[in-house]
Amino acid sequence: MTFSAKLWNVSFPWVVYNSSGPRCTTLDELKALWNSESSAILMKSCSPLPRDGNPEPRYKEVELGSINSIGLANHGYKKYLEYAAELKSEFPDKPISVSIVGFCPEDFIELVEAFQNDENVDILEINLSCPNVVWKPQIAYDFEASDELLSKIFAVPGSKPIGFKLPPYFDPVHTEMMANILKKYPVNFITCINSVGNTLIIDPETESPLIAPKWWLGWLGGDYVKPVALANVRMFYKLLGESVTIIGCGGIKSGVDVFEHLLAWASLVQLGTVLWKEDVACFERINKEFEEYMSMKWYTSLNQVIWKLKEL
Ligand code: RRO
Repeated sequence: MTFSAKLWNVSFPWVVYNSSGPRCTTLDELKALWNSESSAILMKSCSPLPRDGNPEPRYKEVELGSINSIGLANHGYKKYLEYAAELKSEFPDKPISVSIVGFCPEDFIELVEAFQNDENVDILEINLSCPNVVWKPQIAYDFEASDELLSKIFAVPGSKPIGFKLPPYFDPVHTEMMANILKKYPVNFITCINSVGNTLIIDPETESPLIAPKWWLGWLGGDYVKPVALANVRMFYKLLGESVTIIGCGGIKSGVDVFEHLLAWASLVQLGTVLWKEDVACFERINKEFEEYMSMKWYTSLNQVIWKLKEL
């Protein structure tokens, strides 16, 4: 049995799709996602102008996950408008989501307007947790700036679902501060979490760090971050209730990991590190594992899981 999901008015054939980051920058990569069992196509975070990103090496895999400092390498939002048109004409059935980043509120407004007015884009994910841009703090760690930005974004006319990619919060006081801001606006969804920064991995054999940019500090994904992601999903559900859909992201590499994110109260999930490692074949494997795990537990509906974390 397959399990489909909904994000407001947008239907998803499965609960699993890609996160913005791995293998979603070029048109060929986006087409490969379209031809896979990814439930939607989420594009790499885009900025007003194209960017080369940080110097190499800027991404490395390790046993427990990955570290990156890509630096927002992307083709600029105008290219992603063209890609959305081409993808929609060839493959009309899957939702297309963009991921938006700016360097000032006006950038965000320009991109939100452009994508709200585009007939091919279905969902707007706004990345408030873009790391790796040299010495700019993440917006989502600046509560005043976040509030001001959200007020401007929601003043832009448009009917497409808007959500926010959030960084991990490590102190419940901070989670609550962000939840109180989100509650002031008609936020459709949040994606929890972006990678965990600023981390250093050292290779003892070469006696070097793994990546070059920004004093070798990078952003962690994979097994390392799953408990952090689950905690953020759960805490935001407790604070926001059912009015905001939560998309779980962090450390998902098996069907059981999907199940755990849904128990924590995610309604959809995104894959990051596992997609870098295995390429798009991971979607079919993980969808199958999830379906098998659900049947082993005799569950026939997602509501039997999403609502059912047994609290102690
Ligand atoms: O491009 C990146 O370095 C990057 C981004 Br925009 C992001 O949102 N998360 C991440 O881990 N890397």
